[in-house]
Amino acid sequence: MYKLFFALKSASMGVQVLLEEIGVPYELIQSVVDKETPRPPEQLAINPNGWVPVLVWDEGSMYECAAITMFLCDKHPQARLAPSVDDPTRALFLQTLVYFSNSIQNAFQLTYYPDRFVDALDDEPSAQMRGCRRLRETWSVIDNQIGDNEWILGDQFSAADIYLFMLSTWLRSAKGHPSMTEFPNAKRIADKVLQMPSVQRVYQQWIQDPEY
Ligand SMILES: N[C@@H](CCC(=O)N[C@@H](CS)C(=O)NCC(=O)O)C(=O)O
Repeated sequence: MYKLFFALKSASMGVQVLLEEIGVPYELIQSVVDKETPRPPEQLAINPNGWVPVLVWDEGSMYECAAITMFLCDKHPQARLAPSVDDPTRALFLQTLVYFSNSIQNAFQLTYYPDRFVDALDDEPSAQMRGCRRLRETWSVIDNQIGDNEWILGDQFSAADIYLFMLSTWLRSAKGHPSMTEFPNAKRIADKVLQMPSVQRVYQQWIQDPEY
């Protein structure tokens, strides 16, 4: 039985889709992402940064969405969400997840939390603008990497495609972010992932109102 510290719109939603795809029982523990509200103490004890997702299971716990993705895929190989260690596409799987986490998510952070990157309030709009430009740069790298491929790994669907979809739901025109239409190869994958029943369940609110 897994426990997932969760907040709507956050990176915990991609992990929830993975748990649905794997078909294991799990419990969602409501958390928050705003600055003002205190986090559940059990979450903070595991992740002092105060962000979600945090995953707990009988023998352990962890945070960092990309690491949780790799962990769950490896722990439940029967779900076929990742190439095995000796598969030739394994390197691209790991590379893409880490790039998502340290480059695309970092660009999102500049636009959602500019105060973490500058000292003066006056500099925040500049950080936000750079973040938007960085989003365009990093999404373009992924779009070019995908090219004509059906999925990120070529013919083989994987958890990296679910991760890509999750990241696409964070793009907001109101924040000056680029639109997914600028990245047609990535959009092709995001559109297909959206059709998955697990994604339809988890992302019900986003599907009704993408700017929620
Ligand atoms: N590197 C972390 C980042 C997670 C993250 O930024 N989570 C956001 C929601 S998507 C959050 O909890 N924000 C609240 C905060 O940073 O205080 C990961 O990939 O798990």
